Amino acid sequence: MDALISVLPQEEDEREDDSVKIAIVGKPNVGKSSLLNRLVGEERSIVSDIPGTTRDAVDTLITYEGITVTLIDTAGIRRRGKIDPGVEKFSVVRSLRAIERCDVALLMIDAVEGISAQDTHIAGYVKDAWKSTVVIVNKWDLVEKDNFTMQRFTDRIRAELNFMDYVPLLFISAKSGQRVEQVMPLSLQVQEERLAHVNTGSLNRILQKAQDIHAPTSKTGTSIRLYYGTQVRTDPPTFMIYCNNPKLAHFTYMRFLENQIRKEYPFTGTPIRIVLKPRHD
Ligand SMILES: Nc1nc2c(ncn2[C@@H]2O[C@H](COP(=O)(O)OP(=O)(O)OP(=O)(O)O)[C@@H](O)[C@H]2O)c(=O)[nH]1
Ligand SMILES: [Mg+2]
Repeated sequence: MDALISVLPQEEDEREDDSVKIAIVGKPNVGKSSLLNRLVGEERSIVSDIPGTTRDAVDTLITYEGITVTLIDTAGIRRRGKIDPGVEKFSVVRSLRAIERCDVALLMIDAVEGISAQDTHIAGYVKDAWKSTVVIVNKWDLVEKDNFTMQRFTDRIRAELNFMDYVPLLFISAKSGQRVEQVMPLSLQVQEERLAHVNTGSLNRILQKAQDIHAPTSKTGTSIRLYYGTQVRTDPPTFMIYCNNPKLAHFTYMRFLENQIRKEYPFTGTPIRIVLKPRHD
């Protein structure tokens, strides 16, 4: 051990470069490594039908249309109760760390199994980390299809992921390559929108319009008045809005405000944060 440690570098270089980071996440065996290999164009990750094949998050640097991108293949995340201590636990920690490090997470779902509670769970991790999401429904080649199959899948997934109705969906086959060519353009579009900045004039026009449509009244008869708002940061997009009393804004009203902003600035795939501040004048 001492001999080994003496030749190791002092510390791991944790500084991040400025490439766009795209993490491929999901349950075990959904085809994450298969997609990575497709995107990279070589057999970078081991693919097998044994769940738990990928043990550690692996970065691969590629250039896509002049943009430097780090693709991160991750270990599948099983239900918490099923995770063994030891290597698997380490793997999951590294997968979660990949979510923290990324800009956009590709959440892969197995089309044959359909969306499960664990998929929703992993989506929650991505949202809680304020990262963008693209839902990739993989193994589409194995699904027997009629004219309504894709719509049925879409409805089901949208219902399960109703806490992130802003995510785009893509149906692919990492095996046959079907629609894999759309993965990078869509991911980079999501990243670009993630960094969008709504100028203060436009935002206040949106807020004005929101008030015209819908000025809710609270139980006490006082209603919320929005005075002024501004986007205080990007990544994640964060809006600060001054109002008479934040307590008057219910969850549904916050949803409404969010939708009004997204009508003009979709922020496709990206959670946005709205902070209400009181101002008494
Ligand atoms: N039919 C079909 N099989 C696929 C597709 N994508 C992956 N597979 C198969 O699914 C199995 C798992 O693929 P992997 O790419 O290793 O899956 P993974 O998500 O990386 O798995 P872990 O690393 O264990 O989490 C392999 O047998 C693949 O050949 C697909 O689009 N269609
Ligand atoms: Mg893998």
